[in-house]
Amino acid sequence: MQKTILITGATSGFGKACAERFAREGWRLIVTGRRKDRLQELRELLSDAPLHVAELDVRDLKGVKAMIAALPEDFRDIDVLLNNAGLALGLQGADKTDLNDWETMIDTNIKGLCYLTRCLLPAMVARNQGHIINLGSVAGTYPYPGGNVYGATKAFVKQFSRNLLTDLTHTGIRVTNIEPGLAESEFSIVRFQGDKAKADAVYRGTQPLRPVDIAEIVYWVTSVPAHVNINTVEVMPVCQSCGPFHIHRQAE
Ligand code: NDP
Ligand code: 8X3
Repeated sequence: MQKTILITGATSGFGKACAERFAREGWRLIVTGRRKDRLQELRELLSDAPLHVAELDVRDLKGVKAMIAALPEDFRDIDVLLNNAGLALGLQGADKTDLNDWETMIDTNIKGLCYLTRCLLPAMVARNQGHIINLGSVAGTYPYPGGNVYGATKAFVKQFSRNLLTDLTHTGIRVTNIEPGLAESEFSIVRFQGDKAKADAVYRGTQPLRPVDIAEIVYWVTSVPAHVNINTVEVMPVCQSCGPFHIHRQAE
């Protein structure tokens, strides 16, 4: 039977690559994001797929509820919720960062993810099937300077994913947290507020993960047998590893 996936943040990067990947497999797609022009592009790109497009800011709980209430009949039974929408803003030390940026990251990466999950879970529980796939990050495990609130939002995603599993053990619902490392998308352009040169510097001399690599993993975790739950996938490009402890030494 044809399955349905709802993707938040489908307008670029991982979300868009996942939309294309699942479309290739014949899934029904609900693609969401804030940018209207990008949603229109998606409509054209995926014109052969069973597609429902919805403009959605995940920070807007009323909007989340309205989007779900307005789903066409054929798109109501959601098999996979891909909580992908998210962002990092800035890379400054915690004493210098803009508090508004912290709030935006918390509202999007934590609260938005919770809104979608809480609003869609009852229907999944009623059907005793479904899969919630969250986009965490290696930043949720390994600290780095300037990662302060961004990394902490992804640590939330890690623990929330684990806790969800404990609430859902009596159901057939699966929960997976995917934690990528360095990956080239619009992520750094957003982090550096449109400064393309700064964003490009992040990836210079590396072979980062690509959105298609993440899409492959997202598709894989949905395609294992129904009794198998992939709890966590931590993935980095070969050129990346976890750094040593950082020790500040005083001048002698
Ligand atoms: P992109 O910037 O390319 O894509 C982010 C997507 O999130 C866009 O489609 C954007 O759509 C959407 N988005 C942002 N804010 C909101 C919002 N308030 N409401 C709805 N949609 C929103 O980045 P990536 O594809 O790289 O990132 C996807 C996820 O993966 C994020 O959660 C990110 O934290 C995580 N991640 C990224 C890594 C990387 O190195 N790239 C590594 C590890 C994790 P629009 O602006 O149209 O709303
Ligand atoms: C994105 C990866 O290392 O920029 O989550 O935080 S990193």
